[in-house]
Amino acid sequence: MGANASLVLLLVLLSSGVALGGEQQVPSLRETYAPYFEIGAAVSPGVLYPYDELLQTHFSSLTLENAMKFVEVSRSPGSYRFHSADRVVEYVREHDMLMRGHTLVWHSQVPAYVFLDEDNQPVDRDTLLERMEEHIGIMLERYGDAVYAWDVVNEAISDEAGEYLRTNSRWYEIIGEDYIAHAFRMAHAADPDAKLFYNDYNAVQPAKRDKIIRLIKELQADGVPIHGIGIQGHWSLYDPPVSMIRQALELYSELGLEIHITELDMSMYAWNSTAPSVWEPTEDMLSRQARRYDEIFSLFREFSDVITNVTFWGVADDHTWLDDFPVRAQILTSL
Ligand code: 9MR
Repeated sequence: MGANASLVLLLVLLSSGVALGGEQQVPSLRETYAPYFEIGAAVSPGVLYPYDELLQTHFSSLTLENAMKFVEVSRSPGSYRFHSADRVVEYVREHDMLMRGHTLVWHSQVPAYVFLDEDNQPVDRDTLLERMEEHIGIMLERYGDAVYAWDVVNEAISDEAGEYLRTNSRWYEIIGEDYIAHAFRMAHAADPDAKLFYNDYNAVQPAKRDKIIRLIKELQADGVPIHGIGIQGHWSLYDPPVSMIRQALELYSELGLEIHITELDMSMYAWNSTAPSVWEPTEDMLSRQARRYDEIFSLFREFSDVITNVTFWGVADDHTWLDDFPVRAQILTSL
């Protein structure tokens, strides 16, 4: 485990005197938070067996970290493979859990063929809209019954000052701004019962938050079916302040939508770190992380009329994408 440790939370949220290393001895997160919201984890099929007990004890909702993304289900035109996603869907059914669907339309992890014609030239708007509709239809037909909430559009807002929507997206470049509204309408047509979410990172930073609110209001004004906001929550010991999270929750809750915290983790590093100061978390880092999680979960509880799911992006400290971000994990070689 590197100092990126993100999910010591299982120990600290419920901590009061519980020794580190005993995930199975602490009270169940899912039961503790059942009066407030679902507790979820992002998984890959490979973690189901090794983490079976942990998953069943602490989580009531699962998200596939990668296996439902476009490039994971389809590598070439007309061919879809579902075995990875199916394994997790089966597990969710077997254990009576909820499942979030991640993600239908994103600028990343889309196979190149989607945007190209037979001559390897960019397709036109109508063709791309048809392909989007086909993909959304295929995913919702297969997983509509299992998945209760979809991240329909992921990370469409720009991080740049003065730019509203992300322009470095093939969806945006080829279809134009209304690709977002189209995606939601297509998802709703494919499965009118599905809860449809817009999901993004840095969603509590004021500048980006205001752009997300603008987008949601525009969609609502146009009668686009949207039911929730996904606040990813890739946070750290340093950022963002709890007061900033509170302000964002206050503003988002005025939109009349559900809120899911979709990708929560708590890096030991600031996001722009280039080198670690330590490879193992110190006691001080762990207790700061514990306090942050405690404050953040107290805040979430205050907003439990709108926050309905809090999902961690990973299962445990030895299974988290933070091992490689922002600093790559140390590779230990035996002598
Ligand atoms: O955790 C995911 C990692 O395994 C993948 O390599 C990566 C590819 O872009 O995506 C990660 O998950 C991202 C999620 O799908 C969207 N929000 C940001 C997440 C972390 O990068």
